[in-house]
Amino acid sequence: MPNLKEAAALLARATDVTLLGHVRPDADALGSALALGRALRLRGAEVRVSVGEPEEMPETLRSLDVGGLYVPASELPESEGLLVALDTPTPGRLGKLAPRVDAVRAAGRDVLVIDHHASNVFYGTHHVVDDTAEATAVLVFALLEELGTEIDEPIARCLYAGLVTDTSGFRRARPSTHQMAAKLLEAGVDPDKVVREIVDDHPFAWLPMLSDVLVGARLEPDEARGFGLAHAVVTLDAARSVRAEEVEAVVDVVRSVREAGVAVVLKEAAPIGPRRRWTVSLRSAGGVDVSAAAGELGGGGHRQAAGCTAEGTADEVLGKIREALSRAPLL
Ligand SMILES: [Mn+2]
Repeated sequence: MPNLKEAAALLARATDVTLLGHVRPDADALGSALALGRALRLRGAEVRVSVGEPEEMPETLRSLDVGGLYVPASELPESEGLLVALDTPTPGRLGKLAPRVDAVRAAGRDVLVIDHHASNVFYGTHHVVDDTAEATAVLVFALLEELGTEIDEPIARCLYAGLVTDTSGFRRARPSTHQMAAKLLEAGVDPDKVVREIVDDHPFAWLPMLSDVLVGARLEPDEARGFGLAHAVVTLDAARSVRAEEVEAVVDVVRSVREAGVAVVLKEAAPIGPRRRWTVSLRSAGGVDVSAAAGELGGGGHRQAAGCTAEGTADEVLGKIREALSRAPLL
């Protein structure tokens, strides 16, 4: 693995560390940051974890922050020491915290980038970037082993959260994935509790919301290079009674459709201009590279799970996605 020793030495020397995940963080981004943050705190470093948005940590991930390391972006002090960016392929994905990267580098201090996105642009001074890793949590685990850190239950829980979600519940897993999971369970992780809290737990209001949204779902069997496209649209109105977590979970229902190799969910974002804005989730069952399609629209991600933002009516955005998918490489 590239630069693991050098990165571990950098972390071992650090006395003040700011760890950042990407905007609207998932369990891998926040879990990885909180796991590494806790390990460094236990070594005596001053540590804080943050993301560009939202201000508050997503409700489903709060149980991961046992040590209270999370600081809202608006309250994050100017960094005095090492900056670590996790699960974040470009500075832009840090949102309003992106300028910190240049500021820290301009001050002659180090920026360590830990990531598993193929689209990573290597914007740090040090990099642990491996696009064959199933999750950023895998790379953090390797770093902690290199550091000789004892993996306690809160650290293990954070890493397990990233591992189980980024592999879609171990659907994309190698023997080494399960070997890592075994070590995390030995450290005391309750796998049922973690998955229930982070993946399965939804308020009842999710059911009528799903009903609203799925009645408009469509199957287009000839699209996505013949693998089939299933799509659904979540308007602000449909989402008004639920959290972002419930909106994000819609794509997991849509991607279960047998006749569609690609699932797409359009999620309406709060308006900032006259045109409607959407964030788009794309999932592939393994036939088509959806990160290429998302990339054409200015987004990115992984070959089987990607996202982008777009403006226009839902039909206009779906049209652009159909076109991008018709050009997407086969896997
Ligand atoms: Mn990840």
